[in-house]
Amino acid sequence: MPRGRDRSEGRAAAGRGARIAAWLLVALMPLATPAGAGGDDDVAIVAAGFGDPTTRYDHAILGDDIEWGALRLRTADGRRLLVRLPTSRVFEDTAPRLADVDGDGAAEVIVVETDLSLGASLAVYDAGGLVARTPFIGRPHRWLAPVGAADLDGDGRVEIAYVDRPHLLRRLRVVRLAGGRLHEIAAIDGVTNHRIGDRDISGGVRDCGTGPEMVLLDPGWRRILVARLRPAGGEGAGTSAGIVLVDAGPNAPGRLAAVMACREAR
Ligand SMILES: [Ca+2]
Ligand SMILES: [Ca+2]
Repeated sequence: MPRGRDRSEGRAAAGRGARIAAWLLVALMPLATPAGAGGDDDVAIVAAGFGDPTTRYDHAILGDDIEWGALRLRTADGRRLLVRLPTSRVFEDTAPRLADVDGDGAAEVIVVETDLSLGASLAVYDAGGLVARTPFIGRPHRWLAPVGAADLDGDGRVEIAYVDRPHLLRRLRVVRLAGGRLHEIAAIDGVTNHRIGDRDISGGVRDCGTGPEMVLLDPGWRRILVARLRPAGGEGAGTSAGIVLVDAGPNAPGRLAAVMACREAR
């Protein structure tokens, strides 16, 4: 799954023009709106994209002032669904990420949903609508950048990682869906995965054969950092999970891609 997410982000790198073109194609297809919030539809999402480009949020953290007012979903049983946000919100994101967040074998969608007054949140949607969302950061022009979703500590449950305010707070947060809520289980400061104006989110989740790891950068964008989530109760972990950060060398040209592909030379 981590590799799939990498490819998804690679496609996102094709640029917003391409995504707008894709949206125009999708717009020709019949759509239905999910029946309200609830997130209790366990049919897999097999494709997702943003729609309704809008300039109603003056942030431009991803390089232009175009964000998205709608999320389009296609389900395994052939439905095409539309989640349209109120005008006080946008999807402030590169592309939706498909991931099985609750471990039932069917993918949900992870997105960055921003309130124009309260800033960003991390949200999970399925065919039934909103499944869960982290609290909005609390101020406009405050953003977060997803890292990825995987069973990061090997306990069989999926975690979602993101960098809270990658230009300010620079805090890696790991959350897990339980009881209809996203609970934070670990966090560590001093990392980032985005520079203001970049169209893409850098790094992500990799698995080099010893379990998923999060690939990030130091705040100065000079060092590559690899983060692992320790199992709760493991050695040195106390009663809660913790994050171990390892320096993976300089952020020289091409090295971030090499580290993501497990090809880094120390
Ligand atoms: Ca699922
Ligand atoms: Ca886990």
